[in-house]
Amino acid sequence: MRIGWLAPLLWIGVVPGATAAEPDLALAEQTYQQHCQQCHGVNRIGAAGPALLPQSLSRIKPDEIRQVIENGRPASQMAAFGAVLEPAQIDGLTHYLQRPPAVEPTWSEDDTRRSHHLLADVATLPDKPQHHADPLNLFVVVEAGDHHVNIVDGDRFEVLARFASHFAVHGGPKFSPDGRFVYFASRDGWISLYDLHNLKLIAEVRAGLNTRNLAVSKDGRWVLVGNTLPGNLVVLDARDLSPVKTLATVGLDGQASRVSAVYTAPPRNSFIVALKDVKEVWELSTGPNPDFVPRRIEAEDYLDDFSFSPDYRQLLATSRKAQGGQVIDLDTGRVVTDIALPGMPHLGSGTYWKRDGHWVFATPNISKGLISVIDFDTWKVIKQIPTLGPGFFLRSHANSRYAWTDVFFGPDNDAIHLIDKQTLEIAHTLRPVPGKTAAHVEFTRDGRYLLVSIWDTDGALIVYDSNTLKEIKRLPMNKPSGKYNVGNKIEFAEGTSH
Ligand code: DHE
Repeated sequence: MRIGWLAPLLWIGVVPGATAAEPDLALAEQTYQQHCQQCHGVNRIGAAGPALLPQSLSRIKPDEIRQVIENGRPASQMAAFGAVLEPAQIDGLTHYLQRPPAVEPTWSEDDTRRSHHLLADVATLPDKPQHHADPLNLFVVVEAGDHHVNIVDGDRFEVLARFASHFAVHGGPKFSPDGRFVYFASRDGWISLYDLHNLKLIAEVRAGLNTRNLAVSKDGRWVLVGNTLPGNLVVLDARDLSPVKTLATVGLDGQASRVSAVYTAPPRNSFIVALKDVKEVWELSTGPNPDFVPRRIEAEDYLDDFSFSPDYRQLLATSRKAQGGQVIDLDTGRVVTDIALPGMPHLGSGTYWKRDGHWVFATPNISKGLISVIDFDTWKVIKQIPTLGPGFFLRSHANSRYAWTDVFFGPDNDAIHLIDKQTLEIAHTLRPVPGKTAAHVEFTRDGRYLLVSIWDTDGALIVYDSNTLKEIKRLPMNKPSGKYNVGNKIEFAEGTSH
């Protein structure tokens, strides 16, 4: 019997924990072993179905967990257990799954090695695109509702290929420098390599039990995976995802840490890593014959997700101590300044552009309805732009007058604001589908069109003309989340995420 594929739901801040009456955990464990273990694995680390650990489920409401156990999940292997289990058993299971397992789950280098499998031999595949679309204007679109990925022609706005992903692909897929290969990370540790010329999966490996994100080196030779469970970094060979090295993320003081985020810094020819539980930033050189021994930069705080300055000399990371952002010079290793920012700025989703000859950086905020705009020369906040509610993403393009941002949370989550990049005022507010969350924008390579997600089971990808703001096309999709334009990504274009 199968139980699997619990839908990821956008519910931030769930504290897994007890309900009023504590169910019998021993009984729930028995129910798990009898009905769930076959698909979700010994010790709940996942098998054919996803991991069912607190880390994997922390963003899913208990009611939703209960509902999926009872009714199953359409278009997946997750069967309905409402007719098999008593309501009390389902409650017990729901409670049990949000608790850490009695035995702490582990994932070793050998486990990673054993999970690695090749699905196609690149050497035997044509090295020219086997489709008629512009390979540098393709979009990779993650369809979160049923865990699929779409490859979309960015000129005709047609789906060229659609394939099942692992459970909950999260964060931006990353590309090889020529744009042929794309790398995905799923929340439960699976890394996939896909060939965009041949529209084929090439290899997969499970690099951890809970993954934060991945980065690809400037030369395209290495993939670095940052994990929260276990807290480590895993270096993979970008050609076939075979494991190269595992580095436990342990601070100089011996404290083990989860990884907050990993990014590539092309001008530095390195990977930069922020750690969640240790006050250090790591830099791993990716020059010729790298040894992947970290250069440790001592930080003044634990750092969360971050962005770089346009020249990659500084990073701007979320820091609780700074009550906002902390700027760190990557050469000297020193803190340049703290930037007080209200709420919870989402610096990793920020973007920059030129205004009056100066680079400015703007960041959304996931707990307050405002966009903070910072001058990169002075590091001063030059404007707080009030929005209709907290937002997640901000996007632009060098050829666009506007930065597009969503209102992800609250009653106005169907609104998208267009911020004039020069006046820093909201110039337009669109409501693509009234009543449905609209979020995450990505431009075509030339910036002429852009794609917006209608983040709903009965959702869509809407194509807009970026000048006339008219809708051009609508592709129905199940909770499309992030979308990524190959050209913009490999050129590290202004306005998009890196
Ligand atoms: Fe994300 C990117 C962290 C919740 C959708 N998110 C990222 C990245 C990080 C991050 C570090 C950059 C990765 C990269 O591109 O390499 N996200 C976090 C969190 O800490 C947070 C707040 C809590 C968590 O549970 O992890 C979080 N993120 C979410 C969601 O709830 C979202 C909306 C739905 C989902 O899929 O989980 C979500 N995050 C995204 C998306 C990106 C992302 C679509 C890629 C943005 C881009 O344009 O590059």
